[in-house]
Amino acid sequence: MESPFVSLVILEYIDETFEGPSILPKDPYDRAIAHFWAKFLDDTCHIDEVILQCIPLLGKVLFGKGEEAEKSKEEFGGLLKILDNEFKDKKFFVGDTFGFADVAANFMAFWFGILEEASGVVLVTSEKFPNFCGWRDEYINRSQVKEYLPSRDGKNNQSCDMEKIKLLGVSLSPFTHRVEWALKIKGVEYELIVEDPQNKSPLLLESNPIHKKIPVLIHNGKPISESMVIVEYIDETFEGPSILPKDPYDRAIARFWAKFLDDKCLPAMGKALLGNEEEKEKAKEECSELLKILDNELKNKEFFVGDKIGFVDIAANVLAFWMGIIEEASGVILVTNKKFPNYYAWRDNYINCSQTKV
Ligand SMILES: N[C@@H](CCC(=O)N[C@@H](CS)C(=O)NCC(=O)O)C(=O)O
Repeated sequence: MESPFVSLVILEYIDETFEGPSILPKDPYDRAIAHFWAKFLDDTCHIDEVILQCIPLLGKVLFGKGEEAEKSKEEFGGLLKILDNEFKDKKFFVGDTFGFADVAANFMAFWFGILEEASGVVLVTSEKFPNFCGWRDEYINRSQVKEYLPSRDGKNNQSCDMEKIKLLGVSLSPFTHRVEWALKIKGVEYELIVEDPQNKSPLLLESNPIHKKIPVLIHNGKPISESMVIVEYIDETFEGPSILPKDPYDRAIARFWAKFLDDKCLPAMGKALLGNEEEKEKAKEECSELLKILDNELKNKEFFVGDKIGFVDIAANVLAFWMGIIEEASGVILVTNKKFPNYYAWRDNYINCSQTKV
């Protein structure tokens, strides 16, 4: 069975390709917020794993035993609290209209209740999580959703005034650099506010209360978190060369590869280069397989999608710059020209591309 979260790439493709009510809001800020919540659910609930492997957090909570189940229950309670808080004064994730993030959360609305019944473990009660329950009711009662989002007259003309664009980041963070490159491609000026990860500023904590991580982009006083969500927001908001391709199919493919990089490649490469001895060997093998996939994808291509640097290349920046540096520092060499020639050539193209020289 396909994971419902890979299917979000398909959902966006459907939204962009076929006429009818919009699934994602038209306004770029609302779109970014919807992307943020869909990603939060994906990352935090481990739902794809629940469905595919039946062993992650929710599986442990509902069907686990002893200490592990108790710990998972606590963790899950925290997640429900965040969602409950998010639904305070709203019917759906983005305002009063059913949309992308709600579709992403379908598992929480339908399947979660069914699993609660099957396991006999009831985690959600209207006393404990009244707003979440309200959303769940709204969701279920809209199972044949007829009217999705109302059309909005896309007010896309935010000013590019530098004073209004702040980036909370860390100079050496590849996640911050994703956002910086996107801003550079669009020719947008911004103020970088350097954060100290050991001593996070009140502005960061209040702008990204969920993850408390950089980067955060603040545009017209409104915060957006998660680097690739921000990159997409920048692409939709500012004029200049496109970062995501225009064609809906190419866009879907670009999102697919960006997700593959974040979900599969970065964790494996982190372990292979910086993990402990035991996990290093296994992770190195996994990396080899993943690099083979990327190498194959880059055959006869300068960049991942199209002939100029774009969404996937930006997502992969860590593999272009930082991996080489970490390889040198750790002495673990994963990429050679002989083993992965296309990938190697892409890395050169990327490093030499003037657009990436921030
Ligand atoms: N998925 C996030 C990852 C961001 C991230 O991991 N940021 C790190 C710095 S590179 C951070 O803020 N770490 C501080 C912490 O974990 O408390 C994104 O794409 O923006």
